[in-house]
Amino acid sequence: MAERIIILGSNGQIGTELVAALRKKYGQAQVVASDIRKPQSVAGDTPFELIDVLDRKALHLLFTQYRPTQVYLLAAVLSATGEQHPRQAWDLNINGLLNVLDLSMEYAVKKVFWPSSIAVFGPHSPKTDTPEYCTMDPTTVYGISKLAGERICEYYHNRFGVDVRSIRYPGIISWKAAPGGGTTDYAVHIFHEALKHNTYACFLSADTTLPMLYMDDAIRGTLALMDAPADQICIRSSYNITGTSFSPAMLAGAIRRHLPDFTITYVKNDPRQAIADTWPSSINDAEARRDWNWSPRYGLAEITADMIVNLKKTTNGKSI
Ligand code: VAH
Repeated sequence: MAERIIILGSNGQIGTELVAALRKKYGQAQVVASDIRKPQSVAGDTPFELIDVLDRKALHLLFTQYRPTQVYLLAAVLSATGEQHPRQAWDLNINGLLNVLDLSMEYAVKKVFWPSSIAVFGPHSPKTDTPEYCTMDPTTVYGISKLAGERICEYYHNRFGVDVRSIRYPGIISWKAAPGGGTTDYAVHIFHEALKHNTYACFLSADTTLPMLYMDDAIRGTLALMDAPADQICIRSSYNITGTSFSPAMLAGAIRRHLPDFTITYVKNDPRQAIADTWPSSINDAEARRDWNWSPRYGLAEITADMIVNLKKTTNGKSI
């Protein structure tokens, strides 16, 4: 049977590239993009639907219309924005997930993808080589909602048999679509500022090391997880994965190998610093490597080169 895929939150940083990857894999007409607002440009023959994942009635109609075989729920409020609007963050991140899981059960959707985040870890989690299972005391509404969401996903799998799969994304770096309201967004903004102004005022301190993942690796890993046979998926909360870990100072050094005169300054007392300080510096992703053969291809040097080459080609450093 042909796949029919709905992506909810397709306008975002990950959603934009997931739509393209899934359309390449399954065909344009098989993948319905959807979001709460129309994207800037919708290619003529590519299905797009306006949808609010909190509007259960509208979501029900969407599932009835398309009877999806797979659903990807990317709509979410991220860490920094979530601290400015905590109730909205909880509502979208949790009730959006519950709506999708209930309808996926009702319509016997074959597979569901839902992203978690390394934001589920907190100040008492191990700081380096953070394992799949450990103390998890997230301090942001975003992290709390993702931790609760992981437990809900595992419950719906064990209790109702929904084949929902999840990845704890680190900070995601990409050049095609802007990140939206995260603490790790500096690692994208820095490239645009470097190409435009040859300098960047960073809102995290020089030594704030965080786990990061290049978008190409994130998409390849997501498709590998979704393609794996169900009996290979041993973790139904969410899998740790990571690409590499670096600090703003390390990233600035890598950029200077391409732009020798690039300078970085550091803005103090940004609220995102307090969030970043509660997150791990590095992640252990042994289970993802064991269960579905995960392994990253982009380290800091490869990420930096690919970002600069592509941003020079596409936007001449204009912000996206
Ligand atoms: C954020 N980019 O900063 C997201 C991500 C690990 C960070 O979840 O909120």
